[in-house]
Amino acid sequence: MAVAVIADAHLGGPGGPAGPLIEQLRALPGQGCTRLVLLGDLFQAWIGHRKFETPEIAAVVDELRALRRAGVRIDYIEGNRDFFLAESPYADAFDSIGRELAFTAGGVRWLAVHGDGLNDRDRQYLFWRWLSKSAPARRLVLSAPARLARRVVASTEDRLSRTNFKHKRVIPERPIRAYAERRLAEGHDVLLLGHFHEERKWEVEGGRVWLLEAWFTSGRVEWLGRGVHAHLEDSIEENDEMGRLLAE
Ligand SMILES: [Mn+2]
Repeated sequence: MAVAVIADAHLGGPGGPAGPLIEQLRALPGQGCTRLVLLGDLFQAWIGHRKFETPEIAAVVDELRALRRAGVRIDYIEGNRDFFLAESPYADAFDSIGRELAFTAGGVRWLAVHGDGLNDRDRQYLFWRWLSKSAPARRLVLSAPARLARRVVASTEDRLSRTNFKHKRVIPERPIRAYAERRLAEGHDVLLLGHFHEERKWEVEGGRVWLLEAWFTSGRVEWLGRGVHAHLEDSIEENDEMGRLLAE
């Protein structure tokens, strides 16, 4: 089973227009892809209502529906820029929508989570995330006149990224490792994260952590269960080698 993963495309923002990603999606069945995991923040902002639909959203969702018809399973993991998707007119483009996903590929037990809100000491951010994704927030955003609602969403997005800003300038390795060790102990081999936009691979107690590079910089689909596990081991060895060289 070949699983393709895409994290942080941010289409309509730094990810640009939908065309290049759509071409990659269209090629997946021919490349043997049986499952696509979208690791969140596919668009610069995605609110689950038609009045916020951008040309990128319309085009990509059409392509995702076609992929599902072609037999590819598609799972969406909500990022910090995704709102109310599970109850939205886009829900039928996915086999599942959730905050995290556990699955097996290439004999490896993966746990995929977007990556914001891993630090449970970050109360301010966690409160803001909870509030902005709550049912009252949804009712407010969906019932307000489109222009006002768009303004609320723009300022929410701005506030979310500012609240989380201090944690994004430097990748918060310590809380990520602590979170990974706690979650891997539940019976997973690798914790797969997006959100931080830069690639990192760490060995931790009980397994590994893999932070995926954002699609908007890599322009690349990642594959799991196709010799990628070996690739993961190689680069951990390379990192160790680098560490030794630096230490010497
Ligand atoms: Mn994110």
